[in-house]
Amino acid sequence: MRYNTAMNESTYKQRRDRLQVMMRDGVAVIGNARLQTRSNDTEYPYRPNSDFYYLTGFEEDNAILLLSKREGVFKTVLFVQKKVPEMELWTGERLGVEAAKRRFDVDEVFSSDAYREQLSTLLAEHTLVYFDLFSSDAVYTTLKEVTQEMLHTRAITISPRTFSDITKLTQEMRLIKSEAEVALIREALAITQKAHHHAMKVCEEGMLEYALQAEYEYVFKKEGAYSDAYTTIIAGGNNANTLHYIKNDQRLKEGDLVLVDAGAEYGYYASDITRTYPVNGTFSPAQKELYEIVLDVQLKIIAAIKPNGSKKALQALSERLLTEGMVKLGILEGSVKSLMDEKAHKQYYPHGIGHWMGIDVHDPCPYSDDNGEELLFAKGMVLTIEPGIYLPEDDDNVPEKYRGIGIRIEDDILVTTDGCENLSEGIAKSVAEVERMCQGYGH
Ligand SMILES: [Mn+2]
Repeated sequence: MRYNTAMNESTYKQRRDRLQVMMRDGVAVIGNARLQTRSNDTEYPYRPNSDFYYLTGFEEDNAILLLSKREGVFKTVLFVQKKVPEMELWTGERLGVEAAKRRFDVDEVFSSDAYREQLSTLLAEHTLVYFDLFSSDAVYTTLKEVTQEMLHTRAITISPRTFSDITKLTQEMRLIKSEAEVALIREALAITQKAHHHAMKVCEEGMLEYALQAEYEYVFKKEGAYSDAYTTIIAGGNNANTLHYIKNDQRLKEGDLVLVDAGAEYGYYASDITRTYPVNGTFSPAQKELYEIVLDVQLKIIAAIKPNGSKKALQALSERLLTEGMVKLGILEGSVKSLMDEKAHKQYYPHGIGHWMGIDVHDPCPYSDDNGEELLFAKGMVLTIEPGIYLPEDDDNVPEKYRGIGIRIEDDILVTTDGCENLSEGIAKSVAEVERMCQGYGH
């Protein structure tokens, strides 16, 4: 796949160098993902392991990266699938060892077949092995077997006895995004914007949820995104009260809202956007009242994001503001303080205000340091902001007109030098904009 990206081999080389600086003396083993079986002999579309891709930009199955460090000397070895014309006839062209030597600025390239043999050589005299927990089982099994063999060989006196999780270091590196990474997120969002606006226009009563899902996937692919960043949630009416509803097999009903959580992936960078809109193009008064509460909270939270800010503080603020809103609408009764002390609001706002986003939609970057202290916002971090209110249809404590409504509004935010930028600002969000889009005037 070719993406419009400023990242190249020197970008990936710099990342590997940085990781080697962060490592203690030892060997890091990072395997790419393997193809996953869907059923019998069919497979899911391939998606590389995020850390492996972050460090190599390489998209081929069955590749492994070894990084070693000893007394300030770095060594990098890459294993790639060898070229086998009769296999490539079926599964497509492979880069092969010779071309990989030209493409990658690494010390050595071997065929993946040589992994076991080379691993014993590379592990010799090392006591520490870093392992990527998201490598394939095959990479791990071989590592385990080679290490066991070394332990059982009496002539070998020094062999790996300490195993450490390399994702601790890669996840720290992935927290701050470069301009080139943000550019890919922007491209993913430009495509996601087109998809949401198109879907708002074509959405109508009686449509199957997965048919609306198809409209999103159609625009993603047509506009150059190979894949979605995660399985799209299309939740009509009360289905929105199931937070990760992905069955998407019911019909959209007249008078209901539809909650859509959908984002394209571009160049392996995610976007993650939720919009909730009326199936018939116009919010009912009750839907509008609830929507305005969630939107008002979302805008206030985004406005509060700046360097040295805290996600925990945003969480607390979102819980207080949503509780105030639910009291105002008579969904919760009592003082805001006592309701929050009792966590009464959690029933209708049970999730977090947002999460890191990057190569993974839920980027697994740290939220706190080694002492458990929260990491504060810094320039280059990207996070989602996604408050919501979920009111099940069978909850008698909720005023009848609000029952069966679930609303979430989610944008993707970049922390900047002096505040933040809403990267998804162009996606219709106010009641007026959403209705205009749904009624087909936004195009
Ligand atoms: Mn999200």
